[in-house]
Amino acid sequence: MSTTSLPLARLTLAAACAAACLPAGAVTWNTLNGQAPIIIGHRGASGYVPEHTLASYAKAIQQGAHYIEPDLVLTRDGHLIARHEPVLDGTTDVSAKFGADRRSTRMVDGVSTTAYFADTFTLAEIKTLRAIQPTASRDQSLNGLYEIPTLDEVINLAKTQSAATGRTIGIYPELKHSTYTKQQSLAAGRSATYFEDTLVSKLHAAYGNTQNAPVFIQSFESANLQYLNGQTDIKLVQLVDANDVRADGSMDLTPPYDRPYDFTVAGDPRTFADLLTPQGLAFVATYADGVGPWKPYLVKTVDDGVDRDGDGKLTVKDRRVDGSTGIIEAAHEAGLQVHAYTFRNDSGGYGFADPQAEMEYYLRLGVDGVFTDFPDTGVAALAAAAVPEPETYALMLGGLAVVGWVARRRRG
Ligand SMILES: [Ca+2]
Ligand SMILES: [Ca+2]
Repeated sequence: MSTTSLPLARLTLAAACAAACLPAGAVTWNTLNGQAPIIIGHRGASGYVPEHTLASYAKAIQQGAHYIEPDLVLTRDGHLIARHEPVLDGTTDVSAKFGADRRSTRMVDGVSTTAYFADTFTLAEIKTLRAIQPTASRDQSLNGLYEIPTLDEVINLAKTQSAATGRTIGIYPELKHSTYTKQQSLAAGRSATYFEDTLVSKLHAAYGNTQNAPVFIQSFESANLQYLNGQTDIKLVQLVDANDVRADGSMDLTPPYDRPYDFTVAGDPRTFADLLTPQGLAFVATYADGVGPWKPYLVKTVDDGVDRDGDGKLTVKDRRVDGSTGIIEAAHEAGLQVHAYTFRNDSGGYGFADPQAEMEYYLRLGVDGVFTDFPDTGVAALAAAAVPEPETYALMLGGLAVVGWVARRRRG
């Protein structure tokens, strides 16, 4: 770049910004549609209240989340309930209320699992359970208080709270393990797509069949979303997982976190990472409205052995932040929104000691939404990211000066 083109470029940018950014005075978001990103209460406000309870979702709403996120599994009698997995052991008191004879061994995504499975309990039995906080370092004082909610109850909460607060509270349901659920549905004499069809019918009844519904349906599988694309105009999001992130910032795709499980069953060799190449994003765009990648796909961080936060230990927080991997920009190029997961105050802050600063970084880069267990931190990050940074502010002032100078010359 020559020494004269830089100031010219900056002046042009500043003038454009002065026209476009003022008088609103707000930051220009790098999101797909230019609107402010959304804060998604991951499993509610699960950093504070046992996950997937009405109390957890209500806390998220109270903290300012735009969307609440129920993960969905099926009961034996075909109800959709909010749990992170078909296994009830970790997040409820099921083992205190039902004998070991109610456990069974099943294959979930190719992994043999012995546990209390939601699809072997009726809704009436599930309603006798109470939620517990599965993360030992989080508040355990609310254990035993809250029921396991149905999808109907979650929709009702979102609608009631939308009316009470005057804000639109969206829902972001996730179809968990569709391949597993399909097997259970067929074994119970239901259709192969009972899970997806029941979700869509409830959403259409509550919100209508429209892409403008305050709803995103998400899944780590792909065939179920492709099927849903033919059933509904409600927005769909392809989640993108990985097993881990390596020291050099590259993704570790060890099974079963290597690809959508329906790809594994179908012999489709494409990995999760393949879905985020320009070709993969073009494929996803044929059936979905967005992608929901694990955050290390979006921002490269490297373990270079430097104790950046100076606590004498090397953790993921110390990693060097190398910036965007280009996937946010490529997804936007493909017309897809990007919702990154999961932001937590108490773990997984790759490259960031401060969880709010971490979310601010992603929001400024241009993600269209963030999943967080701590919606209050997400809301604070959104407010902070909405304030122009000093350099941007200086450019805007510079733009004003240019506009004023041009205006004076014209008048002169
Ligand atoms: Ca989820
Ligand atoms: Ca450290």
